[in-house]
Amino acid sequence: MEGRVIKSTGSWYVVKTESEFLSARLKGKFKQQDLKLTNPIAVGDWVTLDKEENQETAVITDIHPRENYVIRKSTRKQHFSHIIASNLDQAILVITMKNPRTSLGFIDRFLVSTESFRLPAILVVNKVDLMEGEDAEDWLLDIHEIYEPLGYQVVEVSALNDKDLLEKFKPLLKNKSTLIAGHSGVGKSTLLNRLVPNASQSTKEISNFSAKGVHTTTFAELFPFEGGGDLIDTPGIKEFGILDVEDHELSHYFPEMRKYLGECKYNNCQHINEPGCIVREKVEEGYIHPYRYQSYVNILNEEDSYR
Ligand SMILES: Nc1nc2c(ncn2[C@@H]2O[C@H](COP(=O)(O)OP(=O)(O)OP(=O)(O)O)[C@@H](O)[C@H]2O)c(=O)[nH]1
Ligand SMILES: [Mg+2]
Ligand SMILES: [Zn+2]
Repeated sequence: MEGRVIKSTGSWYVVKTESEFLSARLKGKFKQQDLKLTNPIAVGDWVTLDKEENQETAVITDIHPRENYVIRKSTRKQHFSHIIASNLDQAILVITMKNPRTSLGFIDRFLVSTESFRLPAILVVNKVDLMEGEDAEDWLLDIHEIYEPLGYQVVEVSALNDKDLLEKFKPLLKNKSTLIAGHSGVGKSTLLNRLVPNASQSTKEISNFSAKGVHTTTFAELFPFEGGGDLIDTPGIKEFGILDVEDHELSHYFPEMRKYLGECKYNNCQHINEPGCIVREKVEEGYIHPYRYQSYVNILNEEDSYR
């Protein structure tokens, strides 16, 4: 029988088959697409499994090839990666202007990784109820002006207060597997609980929230979305791995630079200070946003080990 992994808690997995949910274990070792992984099976994986004699638990005997996946570097094991989720159709990045503040640099890193995983991304600005004044207006305007022309949809919400949340999201989520990502505390689980009423993911009280490094959600988990599709709640991320992206490829993952590729004088141009660089020219002419170009330079300058 076949099913999809919806939750992983150490060595047990919850697998949803056509007719039921089963607790399953892994049998044997699987060869993993040349990746060094800390988790052999991830939320979102399609697997083959057999029921055990007790009929209540099952054994996973095979993992189907992953259509795609998002990974981050393992925090515990050097040179290892951790698959956050697999077989996705799109990713939502939840961002907030305050409590906590999401930086543009973080958004750009995220978008580079989703581009490299070939995942469409949507930016959901949450906690708009907390946004007042000129600063907030400017910040919001920047977000719209920078990202919408690149093809990333920007949706403003208050996961806590919006009455029409489900209506707003239905057309975006229908029949898709959607990863929900973002810093700890931006409201991913709050949003998910509103969209999937029986999910009851725990969320954190605002008053306790300032404690840094404490995540309320600790495992990725997949929830069926009514009307088709799935939502995957994830623990707050500091960063996604931009793995396997070489310096000379980085501009491929900036859609506004991608369209000029091949036009620079040197075909190995990294768009820093080479003569005849069209990308630089487009930045100066205002066709490429200076913040985005700055993010490009920052990522390029990072140590490979940090990436
Ligand atoms: N004012 C306001 N607060 C919100 C909103 N959405 C979420 N919050 C609050 O923000 C805090 C964090 O929300 P969570 O849903 O736990 O955040 P999370 O992104 O799941 O965090 P991790 O699981 O740690 O990654 C909670 O206190 C929520 O009540 C909103 O739209 N407005
Ligand atoms: Mg959470
Ligand atoms: Zn160039």
